[in-house]
Amino acid sequence: MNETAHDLGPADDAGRAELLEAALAGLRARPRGLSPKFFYDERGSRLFDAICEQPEYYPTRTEMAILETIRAEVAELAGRDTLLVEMGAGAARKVRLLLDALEPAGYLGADISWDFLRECTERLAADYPWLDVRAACVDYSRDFDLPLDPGGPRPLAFFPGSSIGNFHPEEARAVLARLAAALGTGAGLLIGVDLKKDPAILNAAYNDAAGVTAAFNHNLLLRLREELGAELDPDGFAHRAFYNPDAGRVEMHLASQGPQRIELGGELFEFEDGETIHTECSYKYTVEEFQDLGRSAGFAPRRVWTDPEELFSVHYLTT
Ligand code: AVI
Repeated sequence: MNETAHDLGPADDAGRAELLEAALAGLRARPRGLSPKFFYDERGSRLFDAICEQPEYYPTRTEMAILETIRAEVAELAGRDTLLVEMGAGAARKVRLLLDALEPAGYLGADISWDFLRECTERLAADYPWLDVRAACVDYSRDFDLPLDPGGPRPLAFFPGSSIGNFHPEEARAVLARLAAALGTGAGLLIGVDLKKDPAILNAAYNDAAGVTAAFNHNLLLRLREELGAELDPDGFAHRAFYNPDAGRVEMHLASQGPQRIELGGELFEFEDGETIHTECSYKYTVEEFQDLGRSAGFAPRRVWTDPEELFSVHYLTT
């Protein structure tokens, strides 16, 4: 893998300080909550990978099937001499579906989980020796920059997995607007967005029988204990996930089983029976709702594809 100025991970201490500050603020708040971005340490990223393999979790395999069907068309829309920029690269697996069809001039993986990203991009570089592979540690919930060469290949951002759904709609608009600004004019965006559907399908997807999503949710508590020295009982909290139709989102919570305490950073947090820490929102959109969101962030919707059951959508937009 080529080294660039952006091949720098976050300092561990800074990461820990950020987690501590967010955890204290989230535990003091009512209702209590923590940002889902803290799920993705190395163990969390691996658990998320395992979620994607669960039979109930339809988004990954459905998006992969759509991508397989549309990749030649995407290559035509994107044209030659592109730089494929994968947002939230993680396992960098879906992008392999596109690489052969697109034959891009380069690949830039951008993800918050630095160690995992590095491992994945190193593997990608080994498997595609002709490809110029780079990695950038990016937290796109904040202002960010991408190491793009002015006058270089035209960027095509690839934002799979409906990760945009983990932001509240106003934040999602801001993320897309920042992405549009970072990409510059004339760039493309290929983005996977989970669709609104029968709540029974959604509830099953976030409550897999093997308990992998529950372990993913509990990983937040393990991080507080292992990285911040919190005193808590992870088994004292139960995984709760359900579709909230009024808000158009799946919510994940950690619900206190009986009264208990968490001690963190010299503060004591008392939980009543059933009180929850809200750990994630996963918004679902109709095609039209997402196109409106894209427009409001500076993107022009060009094309959209869904699977035959209309579980998932993939949008192509341009700046
Ligand atoms: C990454 N993100 C799109 C996943 C989702 O479906 O919202 C995270 C996830 N949470 C529970 N299962 C999967």
